[in-house]
Amino acid sequence: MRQKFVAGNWKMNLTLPEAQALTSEIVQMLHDEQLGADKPQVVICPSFPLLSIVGRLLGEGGNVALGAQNCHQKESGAYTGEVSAKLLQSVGCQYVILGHSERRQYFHEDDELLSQKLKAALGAGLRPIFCVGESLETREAEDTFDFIAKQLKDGLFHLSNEEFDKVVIAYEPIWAIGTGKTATTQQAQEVHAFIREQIAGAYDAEAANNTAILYGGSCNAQNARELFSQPDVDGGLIGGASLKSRDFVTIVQSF
Ligand code: 3PY
Repeated sequence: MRQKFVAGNWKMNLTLPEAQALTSEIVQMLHDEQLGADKPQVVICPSFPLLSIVGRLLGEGGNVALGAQNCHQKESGAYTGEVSAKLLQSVGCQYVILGHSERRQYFHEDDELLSQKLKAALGAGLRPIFCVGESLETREAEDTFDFIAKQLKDGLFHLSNEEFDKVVIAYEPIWAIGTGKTATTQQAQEVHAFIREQIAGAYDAEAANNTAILYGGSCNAQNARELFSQPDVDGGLIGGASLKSRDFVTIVQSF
């Protein structure tokens, strides 16, 4: 059975004391509360300066993994203000989010650049959480499936089978990010099943069956259970609700 995931994307939120408090609460709650047999891999993705300290609070060998929200495509060098995948790995990251729509939109990250970032992340031993998703305009023009197919083909499917095995995919419809609008369970399931079909076409049925596909976009403590009950939804990439310990832990328990 493929791995379930709940990954918290803290985005550009929280000061050091706030991050310490939130991490300690999450660790405590996950320790005290009962998780079902189908318990997910939990990942927390804070901003860069918080990684080391959050990683330490999560503890070595604990159940919660550390992830970053981005990395640079080069291994090292004169790239002021940037952070390499190798550095992320050295501070304890196991995952890195790549291709989030906020990075595509505000930082003009395109499929070519994301292909390079994927290679850099994989080369450093990180597992990418690769995001795809359409805008409202694209959905209304009924181009969602073609758009997602192109993002997958141009951004991701250049990886070898071995590399692709490490990838987690997140479907995040842009119109549902930070808007409070969530895709209906049927809309989410439809796109997730489509993504799985595309993987089967690019690789094989086994790769399609083994790849975790997460839903992101205003997933919260109220709607997580219904979304996660869909056969092709393997968990969530959680924005705002990952900043509240009770809500985040409720989402982790929603399988
Ligand atoms: C959201 O839920 O808003 C996200 O963007 C998660 O990455």
